Amino acid sequence: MPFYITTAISYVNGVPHLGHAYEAIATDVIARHMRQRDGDVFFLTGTDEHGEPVADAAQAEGIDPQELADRNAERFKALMPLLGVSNDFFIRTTDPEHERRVQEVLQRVHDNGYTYKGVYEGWYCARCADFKVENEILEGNLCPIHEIALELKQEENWFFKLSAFQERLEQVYAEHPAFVMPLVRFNEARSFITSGLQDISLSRKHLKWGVTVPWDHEHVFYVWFDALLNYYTALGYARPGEDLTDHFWPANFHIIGKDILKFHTVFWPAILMAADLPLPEHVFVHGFLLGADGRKMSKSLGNVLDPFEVLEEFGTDALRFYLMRDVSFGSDGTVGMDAVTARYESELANDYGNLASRTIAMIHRYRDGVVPDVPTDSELAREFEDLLPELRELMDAAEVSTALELIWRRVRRCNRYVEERAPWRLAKDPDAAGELDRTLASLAEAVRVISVLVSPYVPTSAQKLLDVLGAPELSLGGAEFAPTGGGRRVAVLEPLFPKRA
Ligand code: ME8
Repeated sequence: MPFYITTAISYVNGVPHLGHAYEAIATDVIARHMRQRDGDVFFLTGTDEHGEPVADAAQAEGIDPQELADRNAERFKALMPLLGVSNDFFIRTTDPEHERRVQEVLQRVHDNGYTYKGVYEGWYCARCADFKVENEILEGNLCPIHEIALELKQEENWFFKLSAFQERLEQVYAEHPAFVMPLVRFNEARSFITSGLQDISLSRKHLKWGVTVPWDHEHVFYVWFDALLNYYTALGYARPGEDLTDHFWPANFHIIGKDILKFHTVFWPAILMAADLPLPEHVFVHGFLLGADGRKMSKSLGNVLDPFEVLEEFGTDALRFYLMRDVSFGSDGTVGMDAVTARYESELANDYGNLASRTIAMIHRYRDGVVPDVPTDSELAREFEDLLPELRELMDAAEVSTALELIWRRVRRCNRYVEERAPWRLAKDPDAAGELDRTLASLAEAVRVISVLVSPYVPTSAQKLLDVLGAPELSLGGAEFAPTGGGRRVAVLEPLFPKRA
């Protein structure tokens, strides 16, 4: 089954921060899991390069917007491999193929009669590049996101008839309770719709930095229309010489943060309907990462967790694990270096790393490096019985942190198993040789299954361990707890999560 998943595309008026890394990693975890199901996966990320925020930032630096976009897009693109993110394509909204397709789709919206010219007057936030409707505006005419003063702006614009989709959107929400996840965000989106939709600006006249409106060359498209369409246009040119649109559209998941809910859960489905295109299956809305003090991360507060610092000190897998483990996906969460250290030491090094190194070391010490080919312990196997179907169900709902918790319970269970069985005692008793065989075979199998399941989170360490176990296969089809040890030879394991100086 084709599976198509996307992140939001990042603004190039700034440089990558932990929030971007978080979203890319979470999306990557789902993409990797779906590939393990032998799924035909396409994973898209990229940069959002047009619009006023970018034009303004470039002007402030005295450079051309394209120059700023080129410089920062490169930083976002280079970050992905550092995070272990396995995206299939990186879209830039200044790609000429994207721009052409935006024009094509929005021309269809125009031809279908969902546009008109008018004068827009409203409260505008230049940082959001968005007009705010009455019920969003904070007291004192402040932007609800940036808390900066909104400007009253009047402009001749092309309008998109969002109001024409009131009933159809209500119907989508009535018929597809999993269209937006988690539920609290579904309710938020639905109440935005039921409170009454107003038409929105489709174009800007005084801005040059954007995609030209094909039926009125004095205008460029409002950046959000151009940006949202990336999810659709990318499929047309991501693989040279191929058009993947029919194969992968509609998307299975858009993963986004809570500040851009309205665009993805209200505007986006309406645009697609106006262009006669099918709607994505799910929009998953994650929370915000906050400084360890619970406040928005900001340089002036000194509470910023820098992804590059964590990568340097702990490595890619540790950053990925930390973010997926410490912040419940869908909720806000506080992050800080102390918490990274604590998770690294207590869970990666002690729980998983230790289980792996003890298991491999004992197989070397007591059985010359060969996993005994004897039946595994059915009691331990039972602990894994429901895990795979549970994980599938959770991943189908993008529940990446709950899924990791279920895997971790097994890691802990296996460490208890080592203590209970005490192989070092069995090894001293010649009559217990069979029991020692069974214990080691069961532990090797448990470590293998855990590593397959946890590999989307810590891909490098899990693969290393699977290679050492002589069982490199990642497919979920092979993640059932095997009834026998299998007689494989294991290699030597270097510490997966070394003690830090
Ligand atoms: O919104 N914690 O771009 P962006 C978690 N270009 N997630 C965060 C975050 C934080 N502290 N800060 C940002 C845009 N994000 C648009 C998207 S999509 C067609 C266009 C998330 O660079 C944010 O919620 O401001 C969004 O999903 C993503 O990072 C990109 O944010």
